[in-house]
Amino acid sequence: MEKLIITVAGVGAETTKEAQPGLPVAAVEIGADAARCREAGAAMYHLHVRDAAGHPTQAKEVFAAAIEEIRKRTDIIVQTSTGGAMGMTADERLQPLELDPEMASLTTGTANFGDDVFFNDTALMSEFYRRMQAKGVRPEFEIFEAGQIDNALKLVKRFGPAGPLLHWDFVLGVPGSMSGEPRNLAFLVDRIPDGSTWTCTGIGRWHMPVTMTALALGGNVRLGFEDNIFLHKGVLAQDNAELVGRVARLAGEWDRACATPDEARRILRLTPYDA
Ligand code: KMH
Ligand code: ZN
Repeated sequence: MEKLIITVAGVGAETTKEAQPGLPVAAVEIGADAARCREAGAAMYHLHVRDAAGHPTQAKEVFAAAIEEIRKRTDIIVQTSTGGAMGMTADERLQPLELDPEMASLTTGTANFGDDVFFNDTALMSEFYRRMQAKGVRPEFEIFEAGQIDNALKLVKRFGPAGPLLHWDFVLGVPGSMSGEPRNLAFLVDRIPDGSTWTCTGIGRWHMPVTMTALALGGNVRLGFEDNIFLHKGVLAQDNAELVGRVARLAGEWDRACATPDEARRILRLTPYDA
């Protein structure tokens, strides 16, 4: 079994400092958070950014400032979000791709997202995919519902590959979309082509059930304040690194070590493709 790739979704678009005082918002806070998470066992950082007022933004300059602070401190893989926040236009959401990140998220279908709708129609996802492909940015397909796997495979068939392998993130437990029951994750993993790599995200109370199922299935794990702010029921995590440390410890109990960023690049075949 390959080493465990832990991805940290440390910021997100929806979590507030009021709800989680440890949320990194300023560029220096994000840089320091990424470095602490790397020390605790993380290999990748799924990045959202905020403006000076703490509101989500996809502005290129704000992403650039955060990436600069991350890069000063750590070699962690940076995966920029193209999901952004509810209500943003496609052009807004695409901005961080101009910075040539190693990876970017790509949701391949519209999904219910709490009381909102996370809009990703065929034209939008095709445009996002082709932009990533043209720039050599590896997509992470973010899957909230089973049919989104089929949509992603249709993109690959229609436009050709966007890298040497397909990488997936199953996001389970968003209110209104697929829940984090073990059988749901097992079903989704069974649906992706051989040779794919995958991680998964349990939202809120689904964090630990999804994590433990992923470890049992030999997959990878995403966590962090975008997805879940608690260490235990009613007990906030101090910082993202505390959540990373717990999963690293649990995996270690099963003799599965955490991948360093460079080991993750090899597993995901990022370096040869980008070299
Ligand atoms: N903030 C959500 C609406 C992504 O980063 O690609 C979408 C999201 C997905 O976070
Ligand atoms: Zn995100």
